[in-house]
Amino acid sequence: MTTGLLSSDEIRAAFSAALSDMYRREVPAYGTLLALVAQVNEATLAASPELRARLEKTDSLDRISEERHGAIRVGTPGELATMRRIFAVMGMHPVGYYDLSDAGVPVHSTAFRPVDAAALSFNPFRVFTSLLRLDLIEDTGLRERARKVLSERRIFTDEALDLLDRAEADGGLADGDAMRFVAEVLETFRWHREARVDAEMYRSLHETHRLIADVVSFRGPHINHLTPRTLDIDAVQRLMPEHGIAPKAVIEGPPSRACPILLRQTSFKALEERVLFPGSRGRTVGGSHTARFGEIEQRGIALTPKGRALYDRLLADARSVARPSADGSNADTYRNALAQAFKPFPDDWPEIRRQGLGYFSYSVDEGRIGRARCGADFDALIAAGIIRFDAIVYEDFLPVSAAGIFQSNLGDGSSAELTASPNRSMFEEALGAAVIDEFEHYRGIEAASLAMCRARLGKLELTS
Ligand code: OOG
Ligand code: NI
Repeated sequence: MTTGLLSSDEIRAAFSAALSDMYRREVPAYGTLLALVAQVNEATLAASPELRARLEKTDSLDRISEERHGAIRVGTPGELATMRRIFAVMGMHPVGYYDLSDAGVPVHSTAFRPVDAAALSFNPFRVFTSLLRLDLIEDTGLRERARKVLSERRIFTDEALDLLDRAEADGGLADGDAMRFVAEVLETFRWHREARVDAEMYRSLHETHRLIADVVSFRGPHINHLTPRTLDIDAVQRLMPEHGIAPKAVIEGPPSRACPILLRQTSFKALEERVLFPGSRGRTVGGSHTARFGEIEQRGIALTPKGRALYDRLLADARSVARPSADGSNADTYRNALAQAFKPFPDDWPEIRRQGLGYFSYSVDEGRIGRARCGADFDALIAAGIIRFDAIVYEDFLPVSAAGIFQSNLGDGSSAELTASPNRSMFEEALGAAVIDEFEHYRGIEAASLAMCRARLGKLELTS
């Protein structure tokens, strides 16, 4: 790398801050939510010095208030491939493949995010990015019209594309160029009130699926939400109405627990926004569209395939008792079913570790290292507190939760019947790269931490 270039971490942090500023101006409720989350996080930390110490120790206290994810939905393979190149300049790489056709949403997705520990701790900004699946629109006439409309739009500015080429050629961007790149890329995420299709086409797309209308009708893939991370999602959910925000009825994901696992999320309904459709003789026709909403999340430990299988089974058990209805009428029944179903999932860290359900990062406690006995086995070192283990945070998403978030914003009764048809290779071909396997990635982090412990204790054995 040439010197004088801004790091990809710095470019990502600048972009995340710029996007947050823009979204705060566009959707004022987002600002309210940020303030509420900050207040709850502060109170949670004040009430739990133990949590504060753990976050400090794992170098993740500072990132909490900075932490957020966003989501966009793109329309063509070309748009997705360019998005991948742009995110790469910001140190964000595609992790995981999510098929949402299963849940009646005609998209498949990945999450662009920083992957290594230093980058995550610098700024963990990530973007859930979905590609519309025109192949799932049955009406061939409409499908081809949608394809044509999408093929004619340009969602990136010329300057963004020029700077992207430069970044790739030079291995990064110098200060001024990096800031211009951030400003130009921001244009792609901006909301546009003027639709590119007429009211009649919008209606046909909307009737086929609201999400298709959202992706096809506009000039770009407007950011549809930005989600701050809270340390106590139950508290934020409870306080939202007092701040004039109406959350969806149930929190997606696992129930409330002492040891948080994976991800819990809740959102507030999309805004109804005025839009303008092109009409005859240069006139415009007014209408409305709902796309942008707010969401919060609480993150817990990343689960191993064994832990994830248990999670999936228990969630399915709960949902076989009650499926959360969009109007919230069975929210209590669902919450009870969820709490009941998750009883078999151990709720203390040593047991989660012992059963191999979650990924942990191991480290040597230098203050206690003097107590290490030669030849002590690993579990004995853990029992003696010489080796510490900390939960590795789940940095990804959950398809059932994502579908619940999509659905709650698409409105009641809009859940289309789609046949589940995951097609990862089609997605990767559009992306122009393979997605990183999340499980392998977490396993790698755990293995590296174990190797560090071994190296440290191995030295000790030699010198003692
Ligand atoms: C993305 C929904 C998924 C999440 O947090 O699970 C998501 C979308 O609505 O485009 O952001
Ligand atoms: Ni989200």
